[in-house]
Amino acid sequence: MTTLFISDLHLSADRPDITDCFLTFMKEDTKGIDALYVLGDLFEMWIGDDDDSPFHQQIKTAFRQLTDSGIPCYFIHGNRDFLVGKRFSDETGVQLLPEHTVIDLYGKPTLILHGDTLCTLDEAYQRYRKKVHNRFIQWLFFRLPLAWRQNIGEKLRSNSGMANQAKREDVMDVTPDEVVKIMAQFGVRAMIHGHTHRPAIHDLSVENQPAVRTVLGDWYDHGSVLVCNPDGNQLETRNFAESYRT
Ligand code: OKV
Ligand code: MN
Repeated sequence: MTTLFISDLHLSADRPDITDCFLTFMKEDTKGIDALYVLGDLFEMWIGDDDDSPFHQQIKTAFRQLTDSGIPCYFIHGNRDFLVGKRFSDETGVQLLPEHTVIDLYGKPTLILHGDTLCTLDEAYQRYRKKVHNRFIQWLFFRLPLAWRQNIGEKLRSNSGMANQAKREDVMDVTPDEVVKIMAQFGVRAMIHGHTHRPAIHDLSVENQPAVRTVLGDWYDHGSVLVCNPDGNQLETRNFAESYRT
């Protein structure tokens, strides 16, 4: 009995080391598991499900093989891949979950989320988030041809203002009071999220009861996996292939 959680892989065609590690993980680590949860930022960028590059097809095939083998796979949007949609879900069999979802993790109600919404001190990011999550703005964005959307994505990513936001995203942590507030709101004593790239298992107190917040790691220089079973949870790493090491 095992459930796996990953996030913040930031997969892109320019990082074959990460892609390889992920594809190996999908083959080796998922054998016989109960479920795989991807808690956002699977992709470095996502400007629509119609971006059907060989790279994206390779990733989608890995999910399709997993779900076809009968293993349920779930996805929560990150701040980079929030446009992953129904077509991706239909092609891969991966089920899209709401941004806050409470699951029963071996008897323990556990709130899972990407984690960017917990970083309330980053006001510039939260303003940007509100805009790009707006349904009408997304409707307009999707009316643009794929090549234009790709261009806008590249521009936003190289633009100095957004680059600063991307940097701050790395240095800014969650707001502790917000964590407690959200856990109380959802009535849970366990939370799992990614986004901050600071893997750890934190003990805290929510409404005078012991609680645990687990933070997933990123895949920048090695893979990172949360392995859960009825006896407990463990953060583990996976090495990139020898051939990529310097
Ligand atoms: C994702 C981030 C780029 C951070 C744009 C409307 C608008 C969606 C979009 C374009 C960008 C996602 C979809 C990307 C995340 C960046 C730069 C920094 C901090 C519009 C709806 F406004 F242009 F109409 N986007 N892409 N960043 O390239 O994947 O999260 S992205
Ligand atoms: Mn993120």
